[in-house]
Amino acid sequence: MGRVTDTHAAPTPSSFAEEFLDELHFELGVSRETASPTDLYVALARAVRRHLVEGWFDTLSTQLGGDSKFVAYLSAEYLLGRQLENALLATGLTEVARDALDGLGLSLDELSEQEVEPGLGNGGLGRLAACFIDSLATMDVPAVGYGIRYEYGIFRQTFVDGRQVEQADDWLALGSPWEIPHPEMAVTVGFGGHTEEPAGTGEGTADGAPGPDARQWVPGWTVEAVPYNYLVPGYGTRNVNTLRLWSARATKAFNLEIFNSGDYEAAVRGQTYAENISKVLYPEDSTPQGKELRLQQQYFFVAASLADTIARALGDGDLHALPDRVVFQLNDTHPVIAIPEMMRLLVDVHGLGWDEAWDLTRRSFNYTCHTLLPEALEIWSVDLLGRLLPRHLEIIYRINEEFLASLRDSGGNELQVRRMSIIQEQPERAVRMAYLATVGSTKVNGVAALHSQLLRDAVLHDFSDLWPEKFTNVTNGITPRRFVRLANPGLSALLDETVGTGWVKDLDQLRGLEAHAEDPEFRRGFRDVKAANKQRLVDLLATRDGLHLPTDALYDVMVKRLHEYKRQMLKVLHVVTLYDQVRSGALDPADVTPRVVVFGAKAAPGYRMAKDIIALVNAVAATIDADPALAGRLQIAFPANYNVTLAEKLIPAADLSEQISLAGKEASGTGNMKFALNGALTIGTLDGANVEIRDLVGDDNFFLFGMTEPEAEALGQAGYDPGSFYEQDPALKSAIDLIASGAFSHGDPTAFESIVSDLLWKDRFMVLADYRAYLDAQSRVEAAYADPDAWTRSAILNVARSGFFSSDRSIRDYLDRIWHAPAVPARSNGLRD
Ligand code: T68
Repeated sequence: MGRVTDTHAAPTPSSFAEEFLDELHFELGVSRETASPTDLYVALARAVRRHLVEGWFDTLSTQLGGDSKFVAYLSAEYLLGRQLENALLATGLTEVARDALDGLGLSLDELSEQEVEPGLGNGGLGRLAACFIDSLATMDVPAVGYGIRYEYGIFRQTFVDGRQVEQADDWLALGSPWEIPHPEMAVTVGFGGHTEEPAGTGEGTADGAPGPDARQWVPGWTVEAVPYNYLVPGYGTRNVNTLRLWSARATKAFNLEIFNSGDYEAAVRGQTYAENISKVLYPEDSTPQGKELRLQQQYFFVAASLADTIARALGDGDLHALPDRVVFQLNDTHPVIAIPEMMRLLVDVHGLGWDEAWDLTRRSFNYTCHTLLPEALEIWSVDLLGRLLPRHLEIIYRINEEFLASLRDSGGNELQVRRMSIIQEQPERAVRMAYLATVGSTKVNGVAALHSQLLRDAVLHDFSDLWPEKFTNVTNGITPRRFVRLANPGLSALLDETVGTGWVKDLDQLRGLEAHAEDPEFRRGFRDVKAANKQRLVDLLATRDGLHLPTDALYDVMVKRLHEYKRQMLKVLHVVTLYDQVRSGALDPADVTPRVVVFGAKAAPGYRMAKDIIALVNAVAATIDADPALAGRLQIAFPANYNVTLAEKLIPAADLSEQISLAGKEASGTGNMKFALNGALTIGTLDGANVEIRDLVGDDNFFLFGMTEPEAEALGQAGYDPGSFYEQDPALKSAIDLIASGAFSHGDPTAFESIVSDLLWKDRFMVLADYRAYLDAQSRVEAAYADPDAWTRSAILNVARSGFFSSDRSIRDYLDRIWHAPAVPARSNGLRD
């Protein structure tokens, strides 16, 4: 099923070929003969984009014409992945384009390969935002995604001597055919300066007098936020939503002033300073770095987005209607400065009284938390915030004062008041952004059932006691368009044949597969798809990374950001143990289940331990490769630069999905859902959404191991001693000793000393405590894999029972529990006639 288009406008291969050549010749100015592959790709992308624009106009006129409520999704990251194939799928033009290009002697698949994916996110949080805007568009929900158009996205990872080396991701080097810039619609954003008594001539109240609570902010400098629109097509609908990313540009006035003063060099420096704001995505995940530029980025996109939203939602209308016209969703704390910004707009600019403004603000905002790690909770020092956003700091102080007063009024003791204060006093005065978000929002949600429970019980415990009805859960989801329909065409065809095509928009229809799980014919078809996906991956990794891999092996895949809590080290210890046992003669190589262990992971550039672990994985890979005893039995593949594009090839080929974080640390995970939906079995702990995956797919079809969250918590409380696990488990001791001996570092025992001593003396995420349980679970995996029929049955049931993990379901939950924004299908306004 494709897009709903008017028949008279339906393109044919020849009309599409004409549009393509038009773009190539007249927009790019190159001939067919001289065109580079990139030129051809850009012309193709632009030809496809034309077919999104009509639906987009219809969507805008439908949504802006009525009095519908819209969702403003505020996210510092969108990890979009490639756009071309998704746009073709949504417009239903894949085959038309393929035929048109064939006729010109070109290949759609080859041109698609030219696209550099926009990597405007770090990992799960950014990819979630991308899935959500896809679902919102598909479900006809009026929504705008707001974010930052980083000139450099997540770094490109290379390996030099096995160690990670980062390169700049200049994804815009050849331009992006998907964006539509609107420099004429730039919004001015202020920074710095001071506040003063309002002059009384501002916009303020109707009579021009300032409101009772207003202050005047006089910024020290300003920058312009230029909007770039990206079209977000829904699948199987006319609806095309907007992703609006802001790019920083130096203000003309600012430049002119300095130019006129004759200091050319200073003028250019000023320009660079301003434009640095949207220059680069911070490559940290889970642990935010408190950098001034990062706060500038946050305020920059939030201020521009709020101005844009208010204009869009209200025009000249009544501010009191705000909560009925727009609902803001804060994707983690990165956009939380929006709360004081909204207060500033209402109180200082529009002259509302404080209480009224606070009521409107609180009713308009909601906050999603994505972490459980205490060090990942964002704080900004009062010193920095006051310097960069003096008025916002005043507003935050007042919000806090009134909040703490209300706590005291309702009998809160001083200890509790201090614990709940938005301002922390130690080790330095700083604003706790998660607390500000919680106080300033209607709803606060976690991203999986366990995570939401732990938020209520631990991280935000005081707040949930105070406002139990404020807390809710929305389990994450993934878009089946990209992660099944596009990434796994073989499985998609099998699903279409078996349950019909409706699953792409209604993933619960996969339940219909259960009836076929016992059917030998269907199982064979299912196995063939997996085998073909492995072959596709093997071919890709041969050309992309020069890897030589067997297809006839268990594909054991661990792809995600490199972080200690995710425990890539546990996987390494498993592989090292297998190697060690073969080497020592304890295990006959013929008894090793042929296995390819695939890693994909980027480490934050400043995260030493994560980078050491990457080096260790590569070192173990090389050592195993060089050992003939393990040839065809055990191999590690670690392709560099794991990204969305690679994920789309890796996940459909996987047999086993590694989801092995320490229980209570992974908020949800979304890779776990992608694997299950593509027919991999999970080996995992009771963490994040693994809990729900196991509940749904069934205990028999999931390899559970490890401590539960309360058990891990109790072990920590009792004083965890990793050394005792090392001493008591000979296999574990031997594996660690082998790493420490220099066996993977050409005899150099110091190479991985930092990892070894951390494991033995600290092991914050209790790798050693879960080692034995993990190895036992891997033995169960091997036994299960030895029975291909039973394995395939389990894999089919994983697919059949994973419909719940569609991001369409997540969005439905947000709509029902939080947003209350009805769908508004785009009406054709006949513009084309
Ligand atoms: C992830 N968080 C969670 N953070 O770790 C994961 N952080 O469990 C969850 O499934 C996912 O969010 C979606 O809810 C992140 O990805 C970041 O990327 C990040 C980026 C900057 C600063 C802090």
